[in-house]
Order: sequence, then structure tokens, then C-alpha cells
Amino acid sequence: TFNGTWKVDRSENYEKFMEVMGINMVKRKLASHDNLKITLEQTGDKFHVKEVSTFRTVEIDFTLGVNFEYSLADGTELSGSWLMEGDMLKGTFTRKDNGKVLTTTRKIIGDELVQSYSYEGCEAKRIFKRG
Ligand code: MYR
Repeated sequence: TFNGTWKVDRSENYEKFMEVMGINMVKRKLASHDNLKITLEQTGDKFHVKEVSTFRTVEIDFTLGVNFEYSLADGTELSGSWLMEGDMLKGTFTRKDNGKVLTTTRKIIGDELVQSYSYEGCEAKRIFKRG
């Protein structure tokens, strides 16, 4: 189950990923220490997500397979949806500013939540621990 609160523990290739996303260096430096914490609450095919970081606190509701809008901390707007594939969440989101697609997955590996990101051939991961 994904339910619970997850605190980012470490990231892989995340600064490079942000660079490919077009985020400037100052923001990348800040974002690499964003203390991201997400709380996931699944009820059937509905999710409630609370995202807390040094940048902001936002709450998001989505239903699996249903498109919704989401803005990154820098204001970049995305539109897309999550699907459950086995016990993995797979998200496909399109940037509104350039039409390019960002895909992401969430899976539980051992006692960690691993979120992968892919955009324009660049891959990154952020690994969360229960907290
Ligand atoms: C959620 O389930 O947390 C809300 C929807 C998340 C959409 C996809 C998030 C992609 C984040 C990419 C971060 C890269 C920053 C350059």
C-alpha cells in the first residue's frame, strides 16, 4: 500500500533531470534540498495527496485514469493522469507550455517508495522513507 507519509531520503540524477526540464541553476540548487514530504491516501481508485516542501504545501485529488491538472513548484503546468499497473503507479503528464511528455512511476521497494521520472530521454529517481 502507498498509504502514509513519505519523506525524501535521496535522489538520483535529479539535478540533471531538472536541468533538462529547463529549471535554472539557482532553483535547482534549492530544489535539491526541498525536504519533500508526500502523504498518500488511497480509497478505491481515488487518491488524496498532500505535498509539503520548502517551496509550498499543496493538496491534490485524483482518480486513477482521469486527467487532472498539476503545477510544478516553478509554475510549469502539467495535465495528465495516473494508472495502476500491478502494484505500480504509472503517470503520464503533458507540459502545457511545450506539449512534451513527462512520465513517472511510484512503486514500493522494500520499505521505500521509489518515484522515477522520465522526460526527453532523461531519467531520475527520488527515494522516500516512511516518516
Ligand atoms: C501527485 O500524485 O503527487 C500529483 C501529480 C504528480 C504529477 C507528476 C509529477 C512530476 C514531478 C516532476 C518533478 C520534476 C521537477 C523538474
